[in-house]
Amino acid sequence: MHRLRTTVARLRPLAAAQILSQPPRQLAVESGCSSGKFRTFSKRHLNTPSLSAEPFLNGTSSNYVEEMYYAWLENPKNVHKSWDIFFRNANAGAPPGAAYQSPPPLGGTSQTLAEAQAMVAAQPNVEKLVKDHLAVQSLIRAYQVRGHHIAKLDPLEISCVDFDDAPCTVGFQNVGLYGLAESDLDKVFRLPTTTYIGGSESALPLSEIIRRLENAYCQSIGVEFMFINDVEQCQWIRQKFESPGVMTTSSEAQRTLLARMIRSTRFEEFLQKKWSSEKRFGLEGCESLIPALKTIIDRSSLRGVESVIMGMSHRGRLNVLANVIRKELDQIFCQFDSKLEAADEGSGDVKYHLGMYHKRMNRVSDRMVSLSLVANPSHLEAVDPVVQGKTKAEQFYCGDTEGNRVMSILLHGDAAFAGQGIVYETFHLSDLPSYTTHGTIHVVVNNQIGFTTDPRMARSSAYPTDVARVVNAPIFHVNADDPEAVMYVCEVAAEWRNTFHKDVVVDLVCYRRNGHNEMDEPMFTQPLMYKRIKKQKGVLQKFAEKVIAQGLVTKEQYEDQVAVYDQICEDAYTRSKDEKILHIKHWLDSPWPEFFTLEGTPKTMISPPTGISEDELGHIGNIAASVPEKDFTIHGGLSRILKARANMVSQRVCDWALGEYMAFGSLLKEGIHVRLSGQDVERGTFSHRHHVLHDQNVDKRICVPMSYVSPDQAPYTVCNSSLSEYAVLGFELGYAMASPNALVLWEAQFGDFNNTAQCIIDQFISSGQAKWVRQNGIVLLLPHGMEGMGPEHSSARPERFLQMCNDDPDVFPNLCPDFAVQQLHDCNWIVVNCSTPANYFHVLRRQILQPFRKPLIVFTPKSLLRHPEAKSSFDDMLPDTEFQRLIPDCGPAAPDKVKRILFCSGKIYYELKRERKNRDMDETVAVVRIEQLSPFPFDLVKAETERYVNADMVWCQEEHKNQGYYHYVKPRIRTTIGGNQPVRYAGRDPAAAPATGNKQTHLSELQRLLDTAFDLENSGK
Ligand SMILES: Cc1ncc(C[n+]2csc(CCOP(=O)(O)OP(=O)(O)O)c2C)c(N)n1
Ligand SMILES: [Mg+2]
Repeated sequence: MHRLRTTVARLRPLAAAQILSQPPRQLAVESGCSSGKFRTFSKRHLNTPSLSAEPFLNGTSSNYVEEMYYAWLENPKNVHKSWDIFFRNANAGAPPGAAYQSPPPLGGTSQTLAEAQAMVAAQPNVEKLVKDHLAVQSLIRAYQVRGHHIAKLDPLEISCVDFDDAPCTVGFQNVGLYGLAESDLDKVFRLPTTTYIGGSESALPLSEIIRRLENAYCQSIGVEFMFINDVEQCQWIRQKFESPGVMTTSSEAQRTLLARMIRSTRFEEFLQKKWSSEKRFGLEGCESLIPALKTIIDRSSLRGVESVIMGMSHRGRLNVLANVIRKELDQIFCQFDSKLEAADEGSGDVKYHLGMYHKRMNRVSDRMVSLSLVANPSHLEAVDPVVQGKTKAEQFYCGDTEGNRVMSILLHGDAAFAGQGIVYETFHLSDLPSYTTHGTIHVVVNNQIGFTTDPRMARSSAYPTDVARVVNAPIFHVNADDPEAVMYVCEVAAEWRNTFHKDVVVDLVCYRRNGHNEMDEPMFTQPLMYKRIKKQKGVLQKFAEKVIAQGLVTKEQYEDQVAVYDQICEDAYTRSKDEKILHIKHWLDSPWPEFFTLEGTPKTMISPPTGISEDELGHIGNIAASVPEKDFTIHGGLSRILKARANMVSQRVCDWALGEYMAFGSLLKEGIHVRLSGQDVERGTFSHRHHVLHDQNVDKRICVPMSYVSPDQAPYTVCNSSLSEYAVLGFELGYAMASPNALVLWEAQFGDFNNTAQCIIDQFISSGQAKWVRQNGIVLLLPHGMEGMGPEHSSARPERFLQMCNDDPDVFPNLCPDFAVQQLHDCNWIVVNCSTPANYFHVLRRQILQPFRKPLIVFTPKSLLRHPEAKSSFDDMLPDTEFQRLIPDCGPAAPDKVKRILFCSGKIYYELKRERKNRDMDETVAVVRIEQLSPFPFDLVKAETERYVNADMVWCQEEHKNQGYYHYVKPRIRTTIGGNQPVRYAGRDPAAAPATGNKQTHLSELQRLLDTAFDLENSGK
C-alpha cells in the first residue's frame, strides 16, 4: 500500500498538468471501431452546440465523455442513467447547456425527462463520479507516459536518471487537482479504450488498476512511447505491455535463456582466466546482451528475415562474435596469441574491431540466416551509417522493398549514443525513401558509464536514448539483471520492427563490472558505484538460483551445463594452439566470392578498355537531351539546356555533365547499378546535371531519363540526401560494400564539406582495405577550385587526400608492362583531377571495369562545367581511347625549344593555356596535366621530363603553397628525374585559409601566380 501511495503521489502532478494543458476537445463520433484498433471519429457531432456548451466538457474530460458515449452507442444500458439522458438530449438537439440533466437514480427503466430531473436532487454525486473517472483515466495515462520514471531499471539502484531536476516535471502545479483518495481504492471504475490492463474485463477496482499499471510500467521494464503520434502504434505498444499475463515466460524459453546466459557469462570468464592481462572489453555486468540479440534474431527470422547486419563497438564484441555470430572459438582465441604472424598485407586491426560474416541455421525458426558484423574503427558510432548503407544495398539487391528479408541491428554504448552526433544523423536517414532500411533495432549497453565519466557529466538528457525520440522510435528501458524482462522487451522490439518497419530502441540498463578495460582501476573515479558493483551478484547466478528454486533445473543439471560449455572453450583453446598464421581475410564482413579467386585475389590483372562505340555515345547523348515521358512539361530554361545537349550530340562533343551521362548510361546498359547520392545531386549544385526532371504542372511528377537508356539496363538511383556528410558518406560506403558490381558515388555539395565526414574518409575509405582486407569502390565527387568564392566553397583539400596515399615518394617504381594496373592494385585509393569530360568519363568507367575495387577521389570542376574549352570530342571516348593519367602538351611546343615544363592539375590548365597564348609563349612553355595524382604516373612524368631536354620544371597550382598538390608531387617528380634538378613552385603563398574572401585579392593572386609561372628569367620560388 505504501508503494501504491507513493506511486500515485509521484504520478499525480502529471495528471494535473495534463488536465490543465490540454486544449478543450469536443465530442466526436466514432466512425469505425474494432478491438485493438483505435477509433477514428467523424465530425458529425463535433460541433454540437449543446455539447460544447457543457461546462464539464473541457480538457481531458472530453476523453472520458467519449468513452461514455461509445459505450452508450453500443448499448444505452452500458452507462449510468445520467449519461443516458445526457446523450439522448444531445442527440435530440437540446440547446446549449440544456443537454445535461442531473441523473435519475440507478435502476430506473423508463423515466421521462421530467421524472429524471426530479431525481437530480437525489443524486448529488454525479459530478464527483465524472471527476473520479477522469482522474482514473488521467492516472492510467500518467503511468503510460511516466511509469518508466519509477520503474526499477537500475540493477545497482543508484540510478543516474534524475527526473526531479529534469524539465519534464517543471510547471506541474496544482497537485491537488488529481483528487483521488485512499477511500476510492475499492471503487470500481470503467476502463477507457486506451488501456489493455483489463484483459477481458471492462471495469476494475482502482487498487487493481494501479496494481496492474505498476506491473506493466514500473517493474523491470520502462516504456517510453507516448510521444509517438501514431495512435495505432501507441495502442500496439500498450497491448504488448499491459495485457494481463503477457510477460510470463514459458519453461522452454527459460531453459533457452539459461543456456544462453551460461555461454555469455562463461565465455568472458574463460577469456579472463586465460588472458587476464589482455584487453577484451568484456561484457561482465551486461551478460544478458547475448540472449537479447539472439532473441531479436530468432523473432526476426520467424518473421522471414534472412539476413541481419550488425554494427557495434568494443563492449562485448568478442562475445557477440562467439555466441551470436558463432565465429569459431579457436579463431577468436588465436587472436590473443601475440606470436602469430599476420598472413595478409596491410596493418590488420585489433581483435575487437574485426568484422565477420556467417550463414547458419536458426534453431528457433528452422531457417537459414546470414549474420554479419561490420568491421569498425575505434571511432564510436562511426559504423552506424555504414551498416545502414550495407543493409539498404542488400535489400536492394534482393528486391526487398519493405525490409522483410534484410534488417540491421545497431549496438551502442550509453555515452556514445548520447554524445556522438552521427547517431542523430543516422536516425535522420531512417525514413528517407532512398536511405530507409525499414526499421533498425538499436540496443544500448547502458552500463551507466563512459570510460571514467559518469552520465551526470556526459549528457544533458535524462536518458542516453533521448536522441531516438526525434524519429518517434519507441524506447524500451529494461533492467539487464532481469533477463526474462530483457527477452520480453527484445521480442516486442523485433515484432515492432517487423510490423511497423520503424526504428526501436532497447536500453539495457546494466553496469560494468570491471574498469573500462580489464586493466583499468575503476575505483579511482567511481568509488561508490564500484563498491556497490563489488557486492552485486552476477546475473547468471541470480537467474540460475531463481530457476533452480522454481524447479526448472536442478543444481547438478545447471553445473553440468556450465561444465559442458567450459569444456567447449578448453577444446577450442587447444585447437587454437595449432594455428600458425593469422588470416584477417577470415574476418571479412562482406565477402565477394564471385568477384575474386578462391584465394581472394583479382581474377585478372588486365583492365579492359573503357571507350564505347559511336552509336552508344549518340544514343545515350540523345536520352540525356530528351524527356522520355509523354505529356510531361519541363521548365523553359531546362528545355534550352536539353536543346544545347542535343546540339552537342549532333556535333559529337560532350561537356562535363554529358560526359558523366555517357559513363553512367553505358555502365547501366552493361548491367551495372549506378547510385549517386548527396545534397542536391539530382539537379546538381551548379544546375548542370538535371537527372531528375519535374513536371511543371503536376505535383511530384518526375522523370528520370537515365532510366530509359535500355530496356534491360540496371537500375539507376539518384537521390538528394539529408544534409549530412558524415552519415550519408558512411551510408554510401556501406552501400558500396555490399557488391562490387555497382558504381556508388557520393557528391559533396562543395568539396569543402567533405571534412564533416572526415572520420569516414580516414577510418574507412583510406585505410579500410589495410585494416580489414575489404575492398571498396566508392567514388567521392568533390567540387574544387579557386574561383573567388571565399575561404569556403573553394577547396576540397587535395593535400589531405594526397597525404594519405600510400605510395612511396622516394622510390622510383619498377616499370613493368602492367605498371599502370599494378600501381592501382597496390594503392589505398585513387586521386584524380580530370581536366576534360572524356577523362572523367573514362575514369568512372575504369572504376568498374578494373578487376579490383579501390576508392576513387575526384576533384570535380565548377566553372569548367560551362567552360567553352572544357569539352571533349566523341573521338576521345571511342573504343580505342582510355583514361589519360597524364595529358602531355598538345600545342606547338617543340621539345628542344621548350624552356619550361609547367606541370599542373585541374582547372588551372585553362588559365595557363590562355596566359601562354597571350604571352605568345606556346613554343617555349609546355603545359603538362597530371590527371591521376595518385598513384603517381611516374612512367609518364618520366617520359615528359625526358622529352624536353632544355626545360626547367615548375609545378603550378592555384592553391596556396601549403595546400593543393605541391608537397605531394614535388618529391615524386624529383625522384623521377633523379634529384638532378629543382622542381620550382608557381602558386599562391602559404596561408591558413584555403582562399581569400576578397574578389580583387583573388584576381591579383591569380595574376601573380601566372606571372611567376611564365617568368622564364626568374625560375620560380
Ligand atoms: C569518437 C570517439 N571518441 C572517444 C573514444 C575513446 N573511447 C573509447 S571507449 C569510450 C567510452 C565509451 O563509453 P560508452 O559509449 O558508454 O561505452 P562503454 O565502454 O561504456 O561500453 C571512449 C570515450 C572513441 N573510441 N571514439
Ligand atoms: Mg557505457
